[in-house]
Amino acid sequence: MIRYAVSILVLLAAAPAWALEIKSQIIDLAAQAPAVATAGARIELTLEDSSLVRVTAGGAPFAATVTPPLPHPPLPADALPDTVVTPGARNIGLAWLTEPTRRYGHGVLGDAIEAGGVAAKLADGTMARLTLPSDSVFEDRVPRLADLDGDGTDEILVVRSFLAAGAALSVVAPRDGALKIVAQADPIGLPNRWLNPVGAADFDGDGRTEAAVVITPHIGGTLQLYEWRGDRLTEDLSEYGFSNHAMGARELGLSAITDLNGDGVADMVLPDAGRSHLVGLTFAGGKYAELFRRPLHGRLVSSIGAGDLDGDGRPEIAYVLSGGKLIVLSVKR
Ligand SMILES: [Ca+2]
Ligand SMILES: [Ca+2]
Ligand SMILES: [Ca+2]
Ligand SMILES: [Ca+2]
Repeated sequence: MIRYAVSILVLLAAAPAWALEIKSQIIDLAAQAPAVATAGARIELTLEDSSLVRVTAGGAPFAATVTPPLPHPPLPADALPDTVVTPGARNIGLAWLTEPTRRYGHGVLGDAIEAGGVAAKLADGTMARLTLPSDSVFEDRVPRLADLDGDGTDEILVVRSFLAAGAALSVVAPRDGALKIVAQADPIGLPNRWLNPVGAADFDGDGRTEAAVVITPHIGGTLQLYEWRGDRLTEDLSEYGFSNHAMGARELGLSAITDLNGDGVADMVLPDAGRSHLVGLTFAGGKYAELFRRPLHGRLVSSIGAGDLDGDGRPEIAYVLSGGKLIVLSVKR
């Protein structure tokens, strides 16, 4: 009877009730046919050399094409050289980082040149700008557009680093013909301590949007959710043990937001603190839960993307490992 009970326990441990069933396909990018334009769902990933990988349905069951880096489009005058120019569809048409400066010698994003400002072309065609005081820089490459307060207009999420106190997530919005910092989290508290955003969504299902970041991704990071209240980003739920950036890399997109388990609440996919495993996780109902944890079996060399490629209502997750191996995970149930 005791032996019987023990074997039942082992079976339960091998297949936890919460585990999602996931199928994986490995695609050798070097063996892929030249690019064919296809309609339908796709996941786009960027590689370290700025090549674009497009993953689509078709093939067995997924296929990929690699497009070499496009010539850099002309950047607006005074843009940060490696800024992403983010397009928007609401009140902000384009946003980019500006005023390159060397006044913060941290250099975790590939060089020691950070941004001293941010600019946006608004939907009405006018320009709006913000210049930081000399106590801080935007230690970032990507102005991320999100409607954090649900009023139908986008805000810009960007990482501001104080020379004396390290990084803080900031919310920037158009106000009176300029861009203004309308809310900000507390900085980490020490210089040369950074954080990397994941993005914004209603991660706990309470009807309010949270912004998610990984604080100190290089030294063992905490996934922190923030809510916007007044002029503050206040700490909400958090969980230790993640990394969404490799020291010195330009790629900031080592994370994806998608509804993994089909409960209608946005979940996240992130590497663990050592970037040796990929973790699917949720904060639904205000409680952290792991939905899957899988070994990566290699070094991530692309962003992580998610989307429903085959139209079965559950997401695919894609990323590239060193050696040109594209992995496509399909969440089945
Ligand atoms: Ca808004
Ligand atoms: Ca929420
Ligand atoms: Ca979910
Ligand atoms: Ca799918």
